[in-house]
Amino acid sequence: MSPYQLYYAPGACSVTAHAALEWLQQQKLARYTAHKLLLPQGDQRKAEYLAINPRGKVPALMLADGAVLTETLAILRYLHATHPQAGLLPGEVAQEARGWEWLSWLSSAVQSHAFMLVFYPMRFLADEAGQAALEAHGRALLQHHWADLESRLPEQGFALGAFSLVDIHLTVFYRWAKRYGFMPQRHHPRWAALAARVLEQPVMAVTLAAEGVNLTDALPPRPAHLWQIPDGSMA
Ligand SMILES: N[C@@H](CCC(=O)N[C@@H](CS)C(=O)NCC(=O)O)C(=O)O
Repeated sequence: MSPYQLYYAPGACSVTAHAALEWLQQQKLARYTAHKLLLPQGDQRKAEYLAINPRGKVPALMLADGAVLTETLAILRYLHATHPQAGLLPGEVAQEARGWEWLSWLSSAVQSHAFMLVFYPMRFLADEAGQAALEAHGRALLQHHWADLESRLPEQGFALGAFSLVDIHLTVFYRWAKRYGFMPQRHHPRWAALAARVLEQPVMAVTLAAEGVNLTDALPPRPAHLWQIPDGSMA
């Protein structure tokens, strides 16, 4: 068995953990097996997966000793710290901290706050008019975040200079923005150019091909019954 078992969903935030493992594997620093979950089919809520991650979210990373790490940032931190020579993030402390600044902001302000309102307004309110208002609020927040993001990106090259996990995560979010109709390719040229450069990296090409997703795939219809939390809690 491979030392690392990754649980992921195609195109989800778990892409970055998947790409990090692929990066290590291509450098012969680690081996992993990837297990696919289909979120629209509710795989994350099945007993088999809840036994691995009771929070019912991807990514989850099972280590060689059977311990399970969840939360994207914790997984990325673990992989970077255990394989510092791989260059997943910069080695220099201030630059590495800048990387965590990007990743933390994407994960908290952008994903957990703004995107949650757009992805799952029905998890917060039962009333449809209220849901529409929540989604509109999420979209306004995202527009604000996209302008902030664009202003911080370089015209050329990658977010931290050298290619890193930050660029991969920015590209995962770029794909979401595109699928949800924000047209970043038209309004945010630096972000669009960065995503194009990231797709040229072999590690990203291999990871996305393995997941069966790309930058132009359309958003499938939202299966509302599966997006609701069974016990009514917000998550
Ligand atoms: N804070 C967590 C968020 C994990 C998360 O929300 N994952 C999503 C996919 S991007 C998920 O599993 N959603 C399934 C669901 O909420 O039912 C992290 O960064 O790993």
